[in-house]
This record gives sequence, C-alpha cells and structure tokens, in this order.
Amino acid sequence: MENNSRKVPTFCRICEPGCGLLANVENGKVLKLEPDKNHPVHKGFACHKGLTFTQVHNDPDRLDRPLRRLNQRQDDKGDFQAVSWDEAMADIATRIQAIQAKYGDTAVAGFYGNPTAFNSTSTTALPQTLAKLGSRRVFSSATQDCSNKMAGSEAVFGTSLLHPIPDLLHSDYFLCIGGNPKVSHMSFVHTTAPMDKIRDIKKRGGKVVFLNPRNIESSTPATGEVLLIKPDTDVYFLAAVIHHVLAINAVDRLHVEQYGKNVEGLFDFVNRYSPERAAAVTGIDAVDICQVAKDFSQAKAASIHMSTGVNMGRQGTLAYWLLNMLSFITGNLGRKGGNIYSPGFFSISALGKSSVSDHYMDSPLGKIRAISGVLPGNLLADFIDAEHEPIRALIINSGNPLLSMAGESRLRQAFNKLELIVVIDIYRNATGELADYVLPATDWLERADVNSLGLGFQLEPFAQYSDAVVAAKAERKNEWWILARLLHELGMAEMPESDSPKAFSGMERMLSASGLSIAKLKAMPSQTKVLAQTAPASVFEQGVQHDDGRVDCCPAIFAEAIENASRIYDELVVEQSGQLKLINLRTNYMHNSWLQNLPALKRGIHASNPLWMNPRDAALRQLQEGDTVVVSNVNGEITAQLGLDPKLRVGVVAMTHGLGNVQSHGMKVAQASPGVNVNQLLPMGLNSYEKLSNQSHMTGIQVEVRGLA
Ligand SMILES: Nc1nc2c(c(=O)[nH]1)N[C@H]1C(S)=C(S)[C@@H](COP(=O)(O)OP(=O)(O)OC[C@H]3O[C@@H](n4cnc5c(=O)[nH]c(N)nc54)[C@H](O)[C@@H]3O)O[C@H]1N2
Ligand SMILES: Nc1nc2c(c(=O)[nH]1)N[C@H]1C(S)=C(S)[C@@H](COP(=O)(O)OP(=O)(O)OC[C@H]3O[C@@H](n4cnc5c(=O)[nH]c(N)nc54)[C@H](O)[C@@H]3O)O[C@H]1N2
Ligand code: SF4
Ligand SMILES: [Mo]
Repeated sequence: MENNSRKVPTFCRICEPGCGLLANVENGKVLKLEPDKNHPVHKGFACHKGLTFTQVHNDPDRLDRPLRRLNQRQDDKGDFQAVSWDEAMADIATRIQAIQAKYGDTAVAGFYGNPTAFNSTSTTALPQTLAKLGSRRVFSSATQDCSNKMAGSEAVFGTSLLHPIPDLLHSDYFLCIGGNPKVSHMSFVHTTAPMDKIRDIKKRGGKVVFLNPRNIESSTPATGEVLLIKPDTDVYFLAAVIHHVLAINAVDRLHVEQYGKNVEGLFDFVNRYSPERAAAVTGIDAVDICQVAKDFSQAKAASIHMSTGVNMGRQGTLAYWLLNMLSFITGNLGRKGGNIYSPGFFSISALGKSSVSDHYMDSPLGKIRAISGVLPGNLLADFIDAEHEPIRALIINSGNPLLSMAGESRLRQAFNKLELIVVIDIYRNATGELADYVLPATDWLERADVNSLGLGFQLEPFAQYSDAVVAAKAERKNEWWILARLLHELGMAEMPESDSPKAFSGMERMLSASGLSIAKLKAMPSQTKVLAQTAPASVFEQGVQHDDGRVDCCPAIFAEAIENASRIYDELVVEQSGQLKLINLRTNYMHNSWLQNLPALKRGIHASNPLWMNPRDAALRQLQEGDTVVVSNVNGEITAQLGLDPKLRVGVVAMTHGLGNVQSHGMKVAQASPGVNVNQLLPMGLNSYEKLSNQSHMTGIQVEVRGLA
C-alpha cells in the first residue's frame, strides 16, 4: 500500500461501544492502535482489548489460506493442508450438492456467531446463503445471548428490533440488572465510557442500584450498591416491584391509557407476587423490593437495563417484559432520562416487525419457533441426530459453538456424524479443529465498515465509516465474498468483485435516510457524523409496530410462560438451602472464546478459569483456595482450581466461559493455558431452553462441588 507513515481513523469492532481508534500505519502495516482523542463521541475512550488488537491482526496462528482436512474427524488432531480458494470452493460446492441430493435441502445448516454482528456487510450473509440453498436451518450465538429480548419485544412492541435504552445521560435513578458495565462495556446499549455515565447519575444526586448475585466491579461508593439476588429469580423480583408500584398507587394511568393495552393481564400476573412472596425465592428482603419500587416511581426520571445474567435464566422473556412494563407504567418509557428509542441514522424498528401469524412451526423435534430466523441452539445436536431430515452439513461463520454452547461432549459426538463442516474464521478455533474446511476471514483492520450495529442502541447516536486500514493479508477474504463465492460455485449467483461497492448498497440506502452517504462520512473528521437524539416519545411514534400502535402489556403468547412461572416459583421456594448455583463471570482478560490466543491477556490467574466460591461455602466443604475441585451435575463433570471470591453471594459459584482449548491445536497460546469448558455443565436438548425465545438456560445452574480425593 502506502510507504509513508500515517494515522488512519477507524473503530474497534470487538464490543458494542465501537470505540474510535487511530491506526498507525507504515508501509502497509499496522504498527499500533491508539485511542482517537478527537473522536466527537468517544473522545479517546478505548480499552486494552481494542488497543491490543494488533496482536490478533499479526498473530502467527491466524488463518491465512483455506485449509482442507486430510484425516477423519474422529482423529484427535486435524491434519490440514493449505489449498487455493478455487479448490476449496469447488469441493465444498460439490459436497453440498451431494448432501442435498441425498438428504434434502434442509440437510445443510448454518451457525453464525457474535462477531458477525460487527461486520456490516456480512451480518446476514449466512442466513441469506442458506435461504438460497433452500434451508432455514439457522442457528446463532443469539440463543446464548439475547434471543429472549427479541422474542419479548416482538410480543410487547410488535417488533424484535425495539429495545428502549436507559437514557443514562438524564436519569436520576438507574436500575441495572444482570450486567456488569465496567467489565463488559454493556450490551444492547452502545455508549462510550459507561462507568462515567453511571457515576454522573450519582454525582447529580441520583441513585444507582445493581441487582446481581455478585458484588460486581461496577458497584463502588461512587456508583451504587448491589442487591445480592439468588440467580435465575429476577422475574419474581421485577413482578414484586411492579406489585408494589400498584400498591402505592404510582401507576401513570394517563400514560398507560394513551399508549397501552391489556394492562389488566399484567396486573393479574404481578398480583401473584407480593414483595414477601418474592423475597422467599429471590433472597432480597421485601423492604428492599418496596424501596426499589418507591425510588423508581418517585424519581424525576428512572431508567432500567437488563443484560445477559438475566437473559440466560429460564425466564428471560418474562423478565424483559416486566422490565419494559416497570418503565412503561411508571411513565418512564419514552421520557427523557427514562428508557428511550434511539434510532440513529436509520430507524430499524419496522424491519423487526413479525410477518408470521403462526408463531410455532412443526419440526422433526416438535413445535418450535424461529426467533429473528434463529432456531434453538440447544437443539443443534438433536437436529443432527434426528431420524427424519437430519442435518448433515454445517457452515459456521464467526462462531465457536463447541465452546460457546452447552454440552461440548455431546456436540462433538453429533459433529462426528456430519458429512461436511465448513468454518469461516480468523483462527482455527476449537470448532475449526473438527472442520473439513477452515476458511480465512479478514479482521476488522482489513475491511471497510459502517457502525450499523449501533442502530437503536446508541446513547449518543453517530454514524461512522472506516475504510479497510490495510489490505487483507495473504488469502484472507471478507465473509460476504466467501459466501457469494460459494453460491457462484453452485451456479446460484454472479461473482462480485472482492471490493464490490454492491456490498455497501444496503448501507448507503440506510445512510441516505439521514442525508448521509459513505462519501460524506469519509470527508468528516474521524469519518464520523454525530446525530441528534430523537424526541423521547418516538418510542411510541416511531418504535412500536403493533398495527394499533399500542404497547401490549400482556401478550397472549405469554400465557404458557406465565403458568410456568408459578411452577418454577413452587420449585424454587422448596429448594434445599445448601444448593450451589453456577453463574458466569466475564473478565477483562477474555472476550467470549476468541481472545484466548493473546499472550497479553493470559496473565496470572487469568491464564485459566478457576471455580470461584464464597469463602463461607468453601469452609463448609473444607475446601481451600487452590484446591483442585470437581464440579458436577446431571449434565457433566469438570475439574478446576478453586478460587475464593467474597464478592459472591453465599450459595453461588462462578466460572468464566470460552475456555477449554485442550484440543485447539491451531491456537497455541490458548492451548498452552487451555482452561476448562464450563459449558459442559449446562443443560441441552428439549427442556433446556425457553420455549418462547429459544434462549438457552445458562445461569443459576445447580452444581455440586467437592475436593478431588
Ligand atoms: N457459559 C457461558 N457461555 C456463554 C456466555 C456466557 O456468559 N456464559 N456468553 C454467550 C455470549 S453472550 C455469546 S455472544 C456467545 C458467543 O458465541 P460465539 O459467537 O459462538 O463464540 P465466540 O467466542 O464469540 O467466537 C467467535 C469466533 O469468531 C471469530 N472471529 C472473530 N472476529 C472475526 C471476524 O471478523 N470474522 C470471522 N469470520 N470470524 C471472526 C473468533 O476467532 C471466534 O472463533 O457465547 C455465549 N456463551
Ligand atoms: N471483557 C469482556 N467484555 C465483553 C465480553 C467478554 O466476554 N469479555 N462479551 C461481550 C458480549 S458478547 C456480551 S453479550 C456482553 C455482556 O454484557 P453483560 O451482560 O454486562 O456481561 P457480564 O459481565 O457477563 O454480566 C452479567 C452479569 O450477570 C450476573 N448474573 C448472573 N446470573 C444472574 C442472575 O440470575 N440474575 C442477575 N440479576 N444477575 C446475574 C453476573 O454476575 C454478571 O455480573 O459483554 C460484552 N463485553
Ligand atoms: S470497549 Fe469494546 S469497542 Fe471499545 S476498545 Fe474496548 S473492546 Fe473495543
Ligand atoms: Mo454476547
């Protein structure tokens, strides 16, 4: 490329803030990434993960060429040979045709992982490719992450793409449930420096409360306290809070009448859960529940946010319903400082309007739903094992299902039955180790992007464009190109040029809604345009998509889940007091499974993933820090080192996910400190996910812990 050194504005695409960065480029190589201090929104905010991304970009273990497997899948170590794109694609296409001829079109399935969301030209490339192949067998990390929110919003607001964000800039009260902004930088809210925003609430004289089974890093004297809840019980907490809002007559009746419907159904539901009844399963005192109700309804503006700790419970959709209801009935939905709709450069809420009238469909495994087109991830192995219409080929883009989903051993067995596995990734990850083909993708320094993931989520909306900072190394290709190339090989599409402007045509259309274009963005400082926030009431006027324009306060489709809530309550209330419950623990030293090959993040205790336990629970079991412990339940058994964490609620243990790289021969740093895959302990199969949303049950998992004899 160029021969002089220069600073190229770009943005990080690891997590949701999408921080503005400057890439120091010399002779076509990225030497360093630094925060873009002049970025109009981020103003120099960035974290160590984004800034060390050069290590991912230059990692000698990165995939540079298509790899073809030479040995059988069952062998412990894949024997891979580099081949040309022509060879790889011709063979993959031939094999797909043979599989479809033998088993039918739906024998080909796909899984797309979290990083696809950050690749604006390829986000939907895999489902679209499968649709062309005649298959709607699509799985994704969404059912490990957020599909409860999609299902919840579809029912309540009439669109899976409306997720009113907490207006932290103007809130006087903020309730943060099941999230740890300091570590994660938040999900479903895109904001720079989230902790600054949260501290400012307190500085303004407001109040912040976290609801979490662990005294998280986000909670400090400068922010607010944690109410230490028992895992997987948030739905009862929220119901009881609303119960008390009714009791103290704090419902904004005018607001509810103007914009809502079916509110009686909501009131019937919450009336079942008094603060005292909720206290019995949540472990939060009734007075504290009432205080939250009082503070929330009396604040000038109160906002609420819930994240993966609740999504991953058994009742994430109902919890999300109640979250939106608490905001709505107290008049905080669509209020400055409450929860607001932030369309950004293009309003996407209409795109998420459901077009299906029959919400459940028949499948070889019974009635299931597709949430935003995605089937339950916890049924992937069953779909492969099915007698009728089995899956026989799996294309995986930017995902690592073997480590990110439940049940590695069962998945390995199922994957052994597949006649074709194609993995598109930047690494030969644990899943890639089982593949027939591993195809090298570009990373975000090697591809152009618009920050479209932010649509609907940005606290301070802005549009940003980034060119590819450097040319793609070796044979790395953008995902849309790889999948288009496959369709071309199958005779189903024209072959686009590798830097085709067509890839951005959808984005250009969306940008034009705000009078923008890529060319205009390119001419702006930091290639960024700051946009005005819409009026708070736009959540109703622009956001809600039900035909009658109203918020459905008790969607009919929730009926079964509402009855289930009673059943789960009855189970919880009689649960043995010593029962340990497992939750997840994100740290600054990992990012799901995929920053495991960075020596910089493999420090001290973070080289592995201990089982964390409250010292009181350890003493009860006569266990010491550093002991090797066996963690087990009906789903599996793993061995880990014991770490003591007084921050945990008594009765709660925690582990970090995304490790377990014993057999990841393509990632040497990760393999040298492999850790253990905690997802061996998660349930899978028919009763392991929320029927309404396909969301996997991943937190509050019963486990036993004993010392290794
Ligand atoms: N127990 C437990 N399990 C969890 C979670 C938890 O909290 N606890 N969290 C869940 C959550 S929130 C999520 S989102 C899922 C994530 O689930 P997945 O998306 O399946 O897993 P990741 O670890 O994010 O793997 C992403 C893969 O994409 C690759 N990659 C990175 N960038 C690119 C790129 O630009 N192009 C391509 N082609 N590949 C790329 C990485 O190398 C990696 O192999 O995991 C879930 N699993
Ligand atoms: N460093 C780092 N940052 C990340 C990621 C990462 O892996 N590492 N992953 C990114 C991704 S893909 C996502 S989706 C986001 C997720 O963003 P967050 O959801 O904020 O992520 P976590 O830090 O896992 O926070 C979940 C919290 O829920 C708590 N929790 C567990 N069970 C329960 C429960 O039953 N009830 C309640 N109330 N709380 C519970 C946990 O203690 C934890 O503090 O983070 C993103 N950012
Ligand atoms: S906070 Fe997220 S987006 Fe920002 S630099 Fe860190 S990893 Fe990248
Ligand atoms: Mo996620």
